[in-house]
Amino acid sequence: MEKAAQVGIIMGSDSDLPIMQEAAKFLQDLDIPFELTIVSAHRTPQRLMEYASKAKERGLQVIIAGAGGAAHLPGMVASITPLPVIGVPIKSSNSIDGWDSVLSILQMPNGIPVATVALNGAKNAGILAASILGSSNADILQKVASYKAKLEQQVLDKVQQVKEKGWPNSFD
Ligand code: RP5
Repeated sequence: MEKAAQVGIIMGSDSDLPIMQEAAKFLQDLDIPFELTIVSAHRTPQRLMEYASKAKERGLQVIIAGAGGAAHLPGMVASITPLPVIGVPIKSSNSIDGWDSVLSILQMPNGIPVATVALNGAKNAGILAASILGSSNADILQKVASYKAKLEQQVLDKVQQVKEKGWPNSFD
């Protein structure tokens, strides 16, 4: 039987999927059950209302919401659910330059926060969702720690490679 989703990944359009699948891939790699679907704040407002109001009772613990342009999806979801919402601003076909997406998600009114990642930063949204789950799940926290240790090692390997090319380094 499929494990119940802990993270809900939603996006305003299928055109957001090439970006949003980076969040899904990260969760997949860590074996964290998630679901992924389209919910549009403007084109399917009733679906948004239903998704956000049922998210907690369906067992979700974190929601990742991506949208571009007049990106109201993450903020509207956050206004309905008590769950943490991570917003992914997307540079979409209706974006001027991406700032519109960033500011639409970032500049929430007091009381209704959305944890906003960088433009097109869906992978970081996946990592943040895992960290949130990890704060009450030692197994997941360990996986996030291992991922970060791997990143550190990659940089240290590159330090070595740069050094071997003969660049002066009196630090290490
Ligand atoms: C937003 O409008 C979506 O999240 C997407 O980023 C953007 C463009 O949507 P499509 O016109 O490609 O469906 O609501």
